[in-house]
Amino acid sequence: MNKKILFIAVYACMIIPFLYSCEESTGISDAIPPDFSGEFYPTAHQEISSLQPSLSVLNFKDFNGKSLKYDFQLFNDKSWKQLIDQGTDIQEGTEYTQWKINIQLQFGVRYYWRVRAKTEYSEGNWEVQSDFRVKNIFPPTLYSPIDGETMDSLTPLLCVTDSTGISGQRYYDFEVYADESLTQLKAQKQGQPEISGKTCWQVNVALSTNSHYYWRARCRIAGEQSDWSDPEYFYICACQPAGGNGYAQSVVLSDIDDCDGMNRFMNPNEALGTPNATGTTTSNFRGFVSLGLGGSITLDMKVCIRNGAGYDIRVYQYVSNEPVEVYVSSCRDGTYYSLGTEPCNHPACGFDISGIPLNEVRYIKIVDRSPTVPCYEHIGADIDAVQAIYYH
Ligand SMILES: [Ca+2]
Ligand SMILES: [Ca+2]
Repeated sequence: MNKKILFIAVYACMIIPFLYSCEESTGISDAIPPDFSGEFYPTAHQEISSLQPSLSVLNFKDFNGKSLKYDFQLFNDKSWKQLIDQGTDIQEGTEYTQWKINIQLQFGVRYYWRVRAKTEYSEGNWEVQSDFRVKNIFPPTLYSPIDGETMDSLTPLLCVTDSTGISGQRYYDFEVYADESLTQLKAQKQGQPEISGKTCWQVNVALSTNSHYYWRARCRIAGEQSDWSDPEYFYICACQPAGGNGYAQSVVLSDIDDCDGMNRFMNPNEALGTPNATGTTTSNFRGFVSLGLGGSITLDMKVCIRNGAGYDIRVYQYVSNEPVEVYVSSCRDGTYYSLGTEPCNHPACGFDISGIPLNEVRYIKIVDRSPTVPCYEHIGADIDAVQAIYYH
């Protein structure tokens, strides 16, 4: 419909509502173009990191509340002459309507786009009429550590893969934060030169064990920098010696089975220090803890135990021969790795920390693996002491 006639019709409806019932007139109100919401993406003059982005717009409002169809157009020039791609009759989305560009855009180039919403009776007006620029360089991909990984070094190595972008000498910036909202910067590197394939930087200040850190990286080339990558996090669980003497120093956690009140040796502190268990009968036994069936204790050795020749950890058991499984971790709240189950005959049994992904361990968890038997007074493994063999 001719716009002038439309305008007159609408105007007539507004000024002479008693003479005409506009709602009953067909076609006139339908011809009012849908109302542009004003919200679109990419936003005006935005710099984007995609060669095939989607253009989107908050749904226009139709006068009759009907679902609309949209046309998107992409140009090379701001005079809207060089049309390079378009999407026609795009169905309206739930809240936003988007169209993915069909062609590959180019690094460093500015593009112009517009959109209109159509009804059955109106082609609508071209709206948005905005531009965006594809950046010369996109953010790198964080390669290692993988998101959420536990690291056993206070100065972990952070690596990124090559950024996508124009060719030339590139540099990477790294940042490490103590918090997820990236306000507490702990370490940073600017301008690490790219090594083709994978560029790494070793954190140059000692971070803290038992802590989470958040890191991100960006790439720079020819005076332009990429956006920052989305941050990822890692957890540091590193062994830190704290003045131990080779024997267990403190109880971190104990879960001792009292076996219906029958277990008389439930003090976990009896497993600390050098072996000292004595006695020959239930009435004069001293110096050990009976774990009960499936019971456990976690001990802090306060030294860093490393893998040496043969056994690296010795568990002293008094009274009887009950199997135990030993787990180790480099920090208190880290992952505990099993070193296997040993029959653990009196007076001691050994465990080897080779074959686990930790270089040094400080915390030891001992779990009773006795077969189920009726309760008695020193039920389960009877731990007298735990010793580190190779440590610092
Ligand atoms: Ca060993
Ligand atoms: Ca003892």
